Amino acid sequence: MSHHDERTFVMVKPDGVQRGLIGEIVSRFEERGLKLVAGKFIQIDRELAHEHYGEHEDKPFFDDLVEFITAGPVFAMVWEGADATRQVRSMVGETDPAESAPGTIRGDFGLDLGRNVIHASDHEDEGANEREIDLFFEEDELLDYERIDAAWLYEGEDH
Ligand code: IDP
Ligand code: MG
Repeated sequence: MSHHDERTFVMVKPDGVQRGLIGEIVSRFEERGLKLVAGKFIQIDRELAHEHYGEHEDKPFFDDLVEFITAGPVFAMVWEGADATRQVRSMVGETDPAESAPGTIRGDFGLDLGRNVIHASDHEDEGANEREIDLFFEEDELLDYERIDAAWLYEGEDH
């Protein structure tokens, strides 16, 4: 794997799906130069919700969070690129949309902490990206291909 091959897990949450934001959100990552390597449109069941959000099990908002994330379809994705996990988190914004800068996804499309449109792996949680990818995708669902513009996205790639 080169340093351009870092992978991160991203998911448009049920509110983002219902509000018609899948295309807008996918576009932002595409335009940034990240490569989509996997995607699936699914409804999360309670078991998967508990696994995915296990770190928050003892929090007062946990039951509402499980209700929310299982309430409708989500669009789960894996994006690949240099420093992908940290770069995607910076595009997502803060956990609370009200604290998120304009230009970020949560800062442009949300107002409420409990309806924050998108999930992305936490770059400060070592290995969270790989763990979450494994939870949502089989190895053979991650596709191996080159973007045709790869040579123009990174300095030093062959033209
Ligand atoms: P993150 O999504 O920015 O990584 P986390 O702290 O990992 O934020 O929390 C996971 C999710 O739990 C948030 O995206 C949000 O949907 C929900 N959440 C976090 N804190 C609160 C809260 O205080 N009230 C309600 N929901 C919360
Ligand atoms: Mg988190």
